[in-house]
Amino acid sequence: MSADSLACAPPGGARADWTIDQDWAAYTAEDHRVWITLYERQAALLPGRACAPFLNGLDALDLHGQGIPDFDRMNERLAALTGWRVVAVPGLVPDEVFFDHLANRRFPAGRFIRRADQLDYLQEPDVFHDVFGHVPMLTDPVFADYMQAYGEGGRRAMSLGRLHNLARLYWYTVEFGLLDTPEGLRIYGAGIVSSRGESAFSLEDPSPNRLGFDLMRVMRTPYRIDDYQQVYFVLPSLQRLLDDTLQDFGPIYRRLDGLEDVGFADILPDDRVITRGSQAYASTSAARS
Ligand code: HBI
Ligand code: FE
Repeated sequence: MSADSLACAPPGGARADWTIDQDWAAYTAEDHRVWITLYERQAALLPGRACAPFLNGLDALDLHGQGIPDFDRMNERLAALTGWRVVAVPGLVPDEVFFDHLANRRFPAGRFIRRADQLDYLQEPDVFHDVFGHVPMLTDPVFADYMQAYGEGGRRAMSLGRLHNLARLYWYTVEFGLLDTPEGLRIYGAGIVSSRGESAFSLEDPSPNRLGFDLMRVMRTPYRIDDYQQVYFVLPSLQRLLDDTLQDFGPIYRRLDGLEDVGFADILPDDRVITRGSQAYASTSAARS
């Protein structure tokens, strides 16, 4: 179910802005065990793979695997750092609701957690994807500013009928972005950092393309929601993402009018190529599906 296919009325029990109480006491021992299992898997993988702002965020929020965090307690630390707060929602919320929360420094996190037999993939973001994946980066002041700017831009994009282009920017940065650092490429995207398989694949597998980040290029590039990405975009710095997002997108949307989308695996002549991927994984997984 895509977010914009949801009716605009919140589900039963949710407030008008689609938020619900986390009701932390209602989580079961099994729920906390699933969180701890997922956390310990990722904690073993991420040193040397996740970027410093992410790892620092885990420390700053004391997100160290004691079970599903209590949002009220986590928000005291998070709000003191960058003014962001996490609010519980039942699952995906309509785009305009999502953007409004981001524009007000509220990050909507699914309250539910996946079952023990769904550890490796689930369709809808749960509390592990949203809180472990997304929230540590919100402790970084530059990324915190970017996420608010994205929310403000989202409402404008909807009014201009350009949501699909902006959703690609979100996908290739917030969900699946890589960052170049003096120590090498590092992960900052929540979809990667919360995934056991993709944490290694995105950095080390010869299959995907890895290209220098370019705003227009990203907004011309569709994305996969069903498998590992075939292309990752690499930022030179988080500041670059914020600077690019703070500009007026009007002229950018007008330039997009005359440009075709780019295929998942295509490399254009003026792409900054970091890895020219073999696409071996994509061709085998296509055979598998
Ligand atoms: N809702 N809860 C939630 N979490 C998301 O990440 C989310 C959403 N609704 C819409 C959405 N993401 C995407 O369409 C964004 O690109 C807007
Ligand atoms: Fe996400």
